[in-house]
Amino acid sequence: MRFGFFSIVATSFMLASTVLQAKEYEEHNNMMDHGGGHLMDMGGGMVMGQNTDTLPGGCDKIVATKEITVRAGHQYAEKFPGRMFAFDTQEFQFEPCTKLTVNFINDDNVRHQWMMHGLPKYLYPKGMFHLEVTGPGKISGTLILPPGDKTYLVHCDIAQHMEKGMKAQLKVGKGAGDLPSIPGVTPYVIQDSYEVSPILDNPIQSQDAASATSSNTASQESSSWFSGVMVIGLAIGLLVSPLLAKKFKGMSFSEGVSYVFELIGSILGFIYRLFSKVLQSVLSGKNKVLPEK
Ligand SMILES: [Cu+2]
Repeated sequence: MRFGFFSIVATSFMLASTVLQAKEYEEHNNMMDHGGGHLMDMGGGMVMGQNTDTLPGGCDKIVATKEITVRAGHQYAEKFPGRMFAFDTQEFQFEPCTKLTVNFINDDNVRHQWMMHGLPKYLYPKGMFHLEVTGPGKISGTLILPPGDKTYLVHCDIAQHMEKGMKAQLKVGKGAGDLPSIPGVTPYVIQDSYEVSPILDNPIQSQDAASATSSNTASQESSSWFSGVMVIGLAIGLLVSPLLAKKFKGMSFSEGVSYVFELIGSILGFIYRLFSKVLQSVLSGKNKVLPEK
């Protein structure tokens, strides 16, 4: 019984150690200080806008000292449909003039950032506080938050990582509203569509496509019919024109014109007689069927 218990403990320790061995996190804690709050190492770790001691204008003292740990990775996006990357936390809130240390852990095998925007530029280069790790790895940085109520954008600036979900907001004091497209917090600006592909499965669409195809063939047919008529017309014209030329030879212009009108009149008369005959036969047929009132 006791042996069984120990074997379970031993097995669980073995399993735990293999899990821990599976991912080794590089500790970026031996950074080169490049001055101006810019720290870097050769392993893909970077801190920009580090400020541990200069008070922002409007802060009389450091009001509070806080430390947070933020993780970044694709696994944190699983609960947000359509997203691919995320932080493990999407919202932060601190009192103005707080000295904040951020421990940033990247769980992925790619580069991620925890980049905060909108800070006063006289104190933070380009108004940014920026942590970056080529993962898996850990990095830490410190800043002093400015006074006033404001909402700061926090994101990963690697191409498309923010659009794919790695976006958060940090409110100082009461903040100043919410930012759009914060996963699980605010609606996405561009909503994903999960509609079925119209080409394959939408019967209305495919009907439209079919009718479009048939009308296309119809227009092709009509154009070929038209060209056929044109060819016949040209042939007749070529055959008839020498005869007409002969006919017109001895005529003056006005005689020719009157002859052409006569010809047209007789053709129209023929067509009219044909139609009236057809019409009469149709009407007489109808009279036979319809009972008289
Ligand atoms: Cu990223």
